[in-house]
Amino acid sequence: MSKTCILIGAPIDDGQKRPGCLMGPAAYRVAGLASMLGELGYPVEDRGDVAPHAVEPGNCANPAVHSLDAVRAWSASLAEAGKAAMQDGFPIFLGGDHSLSLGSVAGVTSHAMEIGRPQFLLWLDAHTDFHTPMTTQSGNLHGTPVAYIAGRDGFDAFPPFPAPLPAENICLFGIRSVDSQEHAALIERDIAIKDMRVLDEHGIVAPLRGFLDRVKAAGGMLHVSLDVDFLDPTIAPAVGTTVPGGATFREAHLVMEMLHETGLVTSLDLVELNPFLDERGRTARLMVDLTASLMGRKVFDRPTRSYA
Ligand code: NNH
Ligand code: MN
Ligand code: MN
Ligand code: MN
Repeated sequence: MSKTCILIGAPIDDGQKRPGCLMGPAAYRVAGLASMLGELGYPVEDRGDVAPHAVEPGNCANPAVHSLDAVRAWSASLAEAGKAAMQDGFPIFLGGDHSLSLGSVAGVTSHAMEIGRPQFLLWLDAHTDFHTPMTTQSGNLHGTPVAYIAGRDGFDAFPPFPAPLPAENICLFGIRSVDSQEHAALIERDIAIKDMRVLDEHGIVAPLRGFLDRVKAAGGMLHVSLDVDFLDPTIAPAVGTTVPGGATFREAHLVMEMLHETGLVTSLDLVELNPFLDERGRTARLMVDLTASLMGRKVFDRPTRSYA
């Protein structure tokens, strides 16, 4: 029996400054996400859009940081919704900007911790999102979730991350824009960084398989966080932070197809879609089609291939 897909709307716009990501969940629904999943044979439960929890005001010594309390409020509600959804099925978080992952990954990780399995993270993004609230210069908290998940200092305004992921449980994939503060912190750690230079040279298959083998060997849970800007802007224009030289249409589908074949993925974020910047819905539709590949849509059925 297929797991129930649980849709969690996270219309967050506060982790960056260009309005529009809050329309993301509606765009995914209009683009037919639920009916696509139903056609693939999954029961679907749309839990609607989460509302941010009320939180006590917090503070941050970096004056560049904006919308701190709004992001804290969303994180709290998403961590709770995410943990609950893990008990019932396969959560798909519909963003919303990437700050939602401060909550979604905290929620799924506390579930993994409770059932005694290691949590892994595949971050599909042009950016490493490895700032802390203390190092960010843009002040946009969507640039911070990986640092939070990896247990970096500087997140005093947030609840401690349930069980920070060891460096070897994280893979950043598609990277082509890194700020100097992120770079300095990343070179001290063993986080796998499959940047576009690596992917140009080796293709996507070997680098991805290397990471998936590790997840499988560890019996891990795998959260995939798909930022629209992982994709090349020529195929996915609906994002506030386009960076040229991203994944092509087939590279992105191949990543998703491989992920499906491993059967390792246990939760998913779809983030940074800004429908206000889209061209007749093409980016929203592409994100839904990529999700279809991740969930098992294929042209030909071949025997499932094992990556062990
Ligand atoms: N590193 C930049 C910042 O922190 C850009 C982050 N933007 C993103 N991340 N879209 O995925 O402001
Ligand atoms: Mn806002
Ligand atoms: Mn991102
Ligand atoms: Mn990005």
